[in-house]
Amino acid sequence: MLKTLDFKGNYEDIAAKFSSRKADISKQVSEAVDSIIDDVKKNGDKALMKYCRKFDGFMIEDPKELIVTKKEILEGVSEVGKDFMRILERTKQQITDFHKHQVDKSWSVYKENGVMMGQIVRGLENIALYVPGGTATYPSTVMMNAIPAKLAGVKNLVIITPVKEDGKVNPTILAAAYVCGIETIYKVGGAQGVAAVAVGTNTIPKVDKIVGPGNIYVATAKKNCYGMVDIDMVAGPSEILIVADEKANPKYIAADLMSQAEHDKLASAILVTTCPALVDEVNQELQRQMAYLSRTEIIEESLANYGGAILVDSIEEAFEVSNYLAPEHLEVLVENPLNTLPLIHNAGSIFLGEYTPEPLGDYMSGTNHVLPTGGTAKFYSALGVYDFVKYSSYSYYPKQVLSTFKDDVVKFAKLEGLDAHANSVAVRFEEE
Ligand code: HSO
Ligand code: ZN
Repeated sequence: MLKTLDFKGNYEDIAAKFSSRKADISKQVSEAVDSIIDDVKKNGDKALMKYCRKFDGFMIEDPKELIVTKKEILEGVSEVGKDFMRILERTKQQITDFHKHQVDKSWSVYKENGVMMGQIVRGLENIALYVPGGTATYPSTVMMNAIPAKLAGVKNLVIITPVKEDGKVNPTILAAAYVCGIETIYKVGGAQGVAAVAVGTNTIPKVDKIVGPGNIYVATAKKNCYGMVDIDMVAGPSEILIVADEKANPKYIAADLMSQAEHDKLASAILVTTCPALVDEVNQELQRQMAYLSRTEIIEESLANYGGAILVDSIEEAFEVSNYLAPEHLEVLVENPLNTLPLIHNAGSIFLGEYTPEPLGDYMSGTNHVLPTGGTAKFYSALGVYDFVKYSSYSYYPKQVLSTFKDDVVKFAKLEGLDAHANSVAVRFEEE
């Protein structure tokens, strides 16, 4: 059941609840993580082998066993079967078709006076993608990270992932890695996995950036290693906000709300509508469809805690609410959905019309599913090619052009009290 939320009287409370759904990093967790990082720094592979045994129950005799072999990858490919490989290839094509437009070009300008300047774009060289073990192991997430990284020109893209006692990596992950052209996978997860790629060991080289989701230990390790390496944003629980008018289909609304509610007990699913009767119809549909779904306990809990319906007087007001909450996923189920784009200011990813359900975007529409959550779509963007590049600017000035700037730069530097700066320019024009 969706409870009706009175947004008008309570918008700050509703927004605060919406954005507070992340687990707080406790001092205890942070300290435990720091001691693991220190251990990996000091003892390298030895520490990794110890933690593999302790946390994953996987016994290794030699650090080389931390590396997934080519044979294991190929076994994963044959295990998932031809049809799933076809789906992965199709997904790759779709994600590539969207993300290739994000590839930024280097540029340069030449002025008539001989000055030249520009900006070079280069892919980061070394990236580690964290892939969680357990139930939240999503091959789709491997693709959402790997494909933009490859398009950016990343040279070395590796996966780190925890394994169970049998030492095996989930075959769907191996298959997704194969399709994305990732050849290096390390059997190391948790804070120790993050530490390994942040500092480097004999077996595992240090990287420049760590991306990908993980539990609280992984998220804390990424945060605590930030500075030694770059990291991506720490994504919170999933959320969906649906803006619907009186013509929207309650069956689809209920289905789509539950698609995100099933991710996590902390997930949020909110309907914003101009039509009170629609809320009743959606509630009936929730009941009806719940009867044949399996993750109902999670769905019921997330809907009860973080779900709801907000009634508004107009579609314009619906988007004001949506902009205020800045949802990860925004579905627009109104007449002429394309016309509403100018009204949308804050949303991670926008799904327009009744045949663009959010789960299409989780897998195969082509857009990225790594998105800002908890209201951070006000200032963060979807993961993209731009997260895997860096920019270097350059300039070239001939002597005669520098001479026209000499006096002003000297004065500017003196104003800042930096006479060595002033001198650097002035010496170039001293008479020999
Ligand atoms: N909806 C999730 C991504 C995902 N869904 C992966 C299914 N698999 C991100 O919010
Ligand atoms: Zn999803």
